[in-house]
Order: sequence, then structure tokens, then C-alpha cells
Amino acid sequence: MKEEQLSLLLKSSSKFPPPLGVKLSYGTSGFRADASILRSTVFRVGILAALRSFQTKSVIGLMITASHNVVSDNGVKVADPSGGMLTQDWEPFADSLANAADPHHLLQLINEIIKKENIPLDGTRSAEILLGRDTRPSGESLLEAAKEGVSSILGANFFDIGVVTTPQLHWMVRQRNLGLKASEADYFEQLSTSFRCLMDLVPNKSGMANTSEKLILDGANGIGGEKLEMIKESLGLVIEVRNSGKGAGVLNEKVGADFVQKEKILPRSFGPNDVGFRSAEIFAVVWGFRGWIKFGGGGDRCASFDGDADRIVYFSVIQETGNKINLVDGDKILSLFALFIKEQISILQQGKDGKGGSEYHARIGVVQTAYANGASTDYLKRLGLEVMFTPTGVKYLHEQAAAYDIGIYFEANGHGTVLFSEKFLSWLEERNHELSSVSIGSEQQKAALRLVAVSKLINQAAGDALSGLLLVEAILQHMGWSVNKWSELYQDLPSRQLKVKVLDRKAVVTTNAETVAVEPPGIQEAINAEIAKYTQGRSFIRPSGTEDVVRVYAEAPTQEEADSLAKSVAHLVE
Ligand code: 16G
Ligand code: ZN
Repeated sequence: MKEEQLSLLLKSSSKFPPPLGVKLSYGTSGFRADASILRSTVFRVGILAALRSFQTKSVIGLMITASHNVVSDNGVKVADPSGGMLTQDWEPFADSLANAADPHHLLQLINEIIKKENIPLDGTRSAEILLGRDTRPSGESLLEAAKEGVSSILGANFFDIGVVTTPQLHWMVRQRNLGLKASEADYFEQLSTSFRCLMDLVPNKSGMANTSEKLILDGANGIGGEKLEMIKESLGLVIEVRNSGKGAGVLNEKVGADFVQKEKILPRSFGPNDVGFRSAEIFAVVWGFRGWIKFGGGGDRCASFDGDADRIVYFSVIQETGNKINLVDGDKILSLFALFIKEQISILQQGKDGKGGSEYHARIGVVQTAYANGASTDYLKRLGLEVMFTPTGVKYLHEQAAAYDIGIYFEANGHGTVLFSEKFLSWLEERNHELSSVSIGSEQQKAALRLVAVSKLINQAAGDALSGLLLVEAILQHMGWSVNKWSELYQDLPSRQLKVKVLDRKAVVTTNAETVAVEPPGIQEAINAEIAKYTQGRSFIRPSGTEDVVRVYAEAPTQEEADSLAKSVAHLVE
């Protein structure tokens, strides 16, 4: 390392002392903690991102967010050149840098990484890091720390993309590395163009009464609502955004996808006692409309984003029951996408006309985690799809999905996307070209055009609530379905999730995509004995990747049974 580089690093890192007595770990989605202790961590992740950019000779992303966590928390994660999560090989580097006790130790670790990874820090190259953050008030000062981190490696430059959703940052990194347009305006343009293309291809437009009603979005008081407001005019949809983050509501407090999916109740601003409801009610009286359920108090078709808009769930209000909802979670979004895509593929393949096109049997794969409702897995298998399981965390699901021509992954909590292989996309383009010369306007050509539009609409880098919402909306229009009709694809098995505070969550070690606990010894046998007390019960435990707890999941034919199975398994963990 050159003298100039050495002194720059020593000087800048002395401004960011690490918090005392805290051991940080780069978890499922980066570092997360109370924002007040994160300045040194974010500074060091800035350094790490710069090193990764030099090593890969590509643009790297750094996102400051704590997703659905409380507003006083924050976090930081790195996006790799593909736009996906930081490669797992580098996670130990992140851990060691974050926990280095002083500037000299930090320097020694940086040197080790440079040697091990053959990183050319000779001043002849440059590196570029895109910096994004969510709406948390602590984001501004953490962003400054990230900038200093990046700038303390000679030749590394940052580009501040401002307040964005997490998936926007991932998308921009991917686009930049593919040499494609990568601004926010380009992102919006790609989303709205491909969405409108799908809407233009909706069959029998006249029968669309159900889904042309207003969509009401719960923006979790985060960034997603604001971004949706920015493009909604170009979509031709009637959308009302609540919990947009502009009012008095607090980020993720009794709002958002995580709250709605876990609690299965209405978020704030959607209930009968909310201001939104009252104004809607007055509105209804003045104009003689029928009542709050239909005209905005609850709304027929509602969706919730999480704070950084990488998760989405839908719900509808169960009328006359206070705050109860009919939840349409990530598993059902996955099922809707899988059904639609499979249908388009079969139309396309039926139409094989032998006129110069190549046969191609697209392999569709579906990836879920142990949290997937058993009824969803059964449904997907009944559709004839290949269903795979991975541990919780996008990095695992994404990797598995990328092995297919079309890989569809979703966690029950609403994080997921659809990945298309390059090979399949080139075949699709070729097929499309062929069809436009021999059978323009045919069902086969429409199916090909729809699949191309889906591949452009749905984020290829990460789960994206905004693009997910638009794909759901387009498919509901295509099917002529309401949320309730969609929900009837299958009936969720009752389930319960609990968390148990433990001294050391790492004492629990799992295998088989987290369905079997191998440590502590004997615990799985005890869990099996509890499960055996129920007909068709299922339960598992796993250490959280984001909190100091062990999570318990149970599923059974009735809610009472699911509750009691979860409770007895939780007792085994305590
Ligand atoms: C993170 C993960 C999410 C996972 C959740 C599990 C990413 C981008 N996010 O939010 O996919 O469902 O952690 O949390 O990977 P847990 O380990 O605390 O249950
Ligand atoms: Zn999130």
C-alpha cells in the first residue's frame, strides 16, 4: 500500500471509532443495529465496497436501510456487480472490518483482503460505488460516513443516488454494469412501458369491472409510496397512497408489509377509526356513495409495502369485522405469477408451427422457504411445477432461482421476484421475431410479447415491491379477478409464528432448508414428538438472521392447533 493511501486511511478511520463492547455481524441482509452505533460500521462498509469495486472492476452498490425495522434502527448492505447481494465469500471480510478495534488493526485487515483477493490498488484504476438510503432520519449522517469510507481508498468515487427504494439501488447497479440506462427516470420508464404493454395485451377488456376499482396502498410511511406517487399518472391505474411518509405516521409503526403479514390485521389509516376513514365517510355522504368499505375506508384491493419497498403483500378488508383482513401473502403472489407464466409458456409452445423456430422447453422453477404455507406448495405442485426450498434470506432464494430458465421465488413475507435466463430471453426474442413475420396478432405472439414485458417489468436484481405490484395488477386485469377471487386459488393452512428470546441463538443449528434442527442435541426429536400429536401438523425452529431470537413456526388444520403446537415447540426452546 502506498504511503499516501496509508496515511489517508489512518486519518479518516480515526474519525470513526467503533462502538465499545458491541460485536457486529453481516447478517442475512447486511449490518443492522440501533442507528446511533452505526457510523463506524457504515464507514468501513464504504471501504469494503470500494475494495470490491476494484476487485470486480465493476460498479458496486451500498444501501443504507433497516427495511421494516423500527425507525431508530438503521443498517447497511452491499450490492454486487450483478445487482444481487454481496457474495457470501466476502461476508467474513465485512465482519472483520466492522469489528476491528482501532485504525491500525483496520489497516492490517484491509491489507490482508488486498493480498488475498489480489486487489490492484496501484492508483491506475478507478472504482465506483452507488450510494442510496431510505427515509430514516439517521440516513443522512450515515451517508456521510459511507462517503468518507469510499473516499478513503484512492481512486474510488461515490455517486449519491439519494433517497431510493432498496430494489432501485440494486436495479441501477445491475443496469450500470450491463452498460444500460440506469437513472431513476429510466427505471420508471421501463416499469411503466412494460406495464402498459401488458395492459394493452389484456384479453376481453370489457369484463374488467372488478379490478378497475381503486387500489389503496399502505406505504409503511417509507419510501415506496412516494415513488409510486411519482409514476402513477403514467400507469392509468386509480391508486390512493396512504401512510405515504408525508403525514404524521411513523416509519413501520403498525403499518407496512411486515406488520400486515405477521399480525394479519389492518395497518393504521385503514380502519374505521382513522382520519382517512372519516374523511372518506364524509365524502361518501356528500356524494351519496355507498359507504366506507367500498370508497376508501378499507378499500377492496389493498397492498402494503415495507419501509424500503422490497416486500409487498396484498389484502382485502373483511367487512363488518373491525380490523380483520383477508391476507394475500408472498406465497399467493408467487402462485399468481407462476400460474400466469405457465399459461403463457403453454400458449407459446402449443403454437409451434415448424417454420424455422427452435423447440425450447423452458424450465420453470419455483423457490420457497420453510415459511411457505403448506397449501401453497401443494397448489404449485398440482400446477406441475418444480418446487425447491432454501434457507430464509434473499441471497439463497435468488441463487437457486437463477438456475432455471424462469425462476420464480418468494418468501411468504412478500420478498421475491421472477428471474429470466439470458438463454431463454434470446430464444423468446427470436420466437417473437418469427411470429411477427408469420402470425402477427396471434395468441402465440401475444404470449411471447407478454413474457418479454414481464421480464422487463419485474426486477431482475432483487425483490421489488413496486414492480411486483404492477405485475400483480396486470395479471389481475388479465384474469379479470378481484383480490378475493385470487385468494381462492387455495385456502391457507392456519399458522402461527412466535419468537423466543435466548442467550445464544447460534445454539440452534438447522439443516434441510431450516426444516430440521441438528443442534442442540435431541431438540428435533422433541419437536417431532409435539408434531405427532396433530394430524397434518408442521413445525420448525430457526435462529433469526436479523435479531437475537429463535423463531418458531407451526402449521396445523385449525388455528387453535397451530397456536398450541407453536406454543409447545417454543417451550422446548426456552
Ligand atoms: C431479511 C431478509 C429477508 C428474510 C428476513 C428474515 C433479505 C434482503 N432480507 O429481512 O429475506 O425473510 O431477513 O429475518 O435477504 P429473520 O432471520 O430475522 O427471521
Ligand atoms: Zn425491506
